[in-house]
Amino acid sequence: MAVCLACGRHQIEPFLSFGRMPMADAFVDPASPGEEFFFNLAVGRCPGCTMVQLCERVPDARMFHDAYAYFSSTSARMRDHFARFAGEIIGRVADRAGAFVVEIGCNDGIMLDAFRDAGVRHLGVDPAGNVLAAARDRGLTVRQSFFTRDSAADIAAAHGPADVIAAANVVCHVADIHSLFDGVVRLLTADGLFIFEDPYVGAIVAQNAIDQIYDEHVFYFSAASVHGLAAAHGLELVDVTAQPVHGGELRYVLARGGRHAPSPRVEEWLSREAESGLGAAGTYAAFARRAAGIRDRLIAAIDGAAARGRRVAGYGATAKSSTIINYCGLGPAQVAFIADVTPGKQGKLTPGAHIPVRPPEYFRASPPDEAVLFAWNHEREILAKESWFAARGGRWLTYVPDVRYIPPDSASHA
Ligand code: DWN
Repeated sequence: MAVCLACGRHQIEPFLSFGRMPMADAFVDPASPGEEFFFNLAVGRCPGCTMVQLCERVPDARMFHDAYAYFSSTSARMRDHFARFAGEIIGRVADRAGAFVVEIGCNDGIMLDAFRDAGVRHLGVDPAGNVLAAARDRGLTVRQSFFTRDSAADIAAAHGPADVIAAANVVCHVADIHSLFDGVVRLLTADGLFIFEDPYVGAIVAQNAIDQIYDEHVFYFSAASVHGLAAAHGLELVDVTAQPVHGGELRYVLARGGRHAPSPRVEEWLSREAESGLGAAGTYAAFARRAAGIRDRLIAAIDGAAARGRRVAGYGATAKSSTIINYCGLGPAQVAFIADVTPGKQGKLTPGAHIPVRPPEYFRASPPDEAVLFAWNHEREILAKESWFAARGGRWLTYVPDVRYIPPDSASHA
């Protein structure tokens, strides 16, 4: 059994195993399929610090490389979200001449754009060369590397300390979390802020979002677990706010101990989690039982559609979809293809299940009768974009928070 990556003191107690799974973003090129890498996807909870985390991990270099599949800028709604996030940071540093903002895991520069436009000195750090090239093409200042205690020291030497270090959907991906936090402590100014957001384990549990669990998501944070992690590095959690993206995230603001007065929201989130039993073993045992029910009902819904002679496809070849597709044992016989706007995914096969990925134009030219919304976190945007589909009788099938057809003219996930 693995020892907790966060507190290092207790063995993780596994609560949900998906079995042998491929890497979620390892799309297969049918022209040169190669050998796929599989690992045991299981998630557990630390009985001491309550951190929820993967029990077995894939090496970073296998996941984050020069052919990373995910480009952040594919969603218009996420572009708006990051413009607002950057605006908030710019507001915080507006009174500091020469302020410096570092973004860890900047991907294609979806958030950095706003700093460039506002004339704020910035640096994006990301290990994936292909997404970084897109950021560089947009005139952004970037550096190709993981963010570690060593690379943070190099950044500090080259650029000076950072007033704000930001990260979105990144910190939960980093197994060597202590190296990242050491780097933050090394690079931040005395009054600097470390602001990051990640999928909230409370939302994952409440919404039965089992497909948020995959190789890249090493940690499933709560306010309590981040509070403990921060304290271990002399940092203090000074604010927590909910963000309505990716199925529900929390944004955490950390500062050096005693440098910023904590918002009352911190205590509110900690109390709410304690009262709801978010850290308790029973919460996750119940979640695991619900996961099996969702798997069975999704298989039944797709098989039922086929039995009625209806053709089923998918929408959004998300990293998340790898978990639900492979957990359900689906393949091209059940889901004919998955539409996705990302050019690098189109023409490829999904990891493990080998379902073809096609452009949205194919979905429009050859519409299925039913579409499984694998990008359920982009429901409103996709249903609006493809409103013709329901209008001509197509049905959207979701599995979050449970398996059901989405009624026309309604979108439950923002
Ligand atoms: O943490 C992570 C999140 C933020 O991004 C990474 N580990 C990997 C990735 O996860 P994901 O692939 O599950 O993220 P999304 O944002 O749910 O992926 C959406 C997918 O759907 C993309 O492949 C793009 C596609 N899409 C589309 O085809 N049409 C998205 C929209 C909004 C659309 O209109």
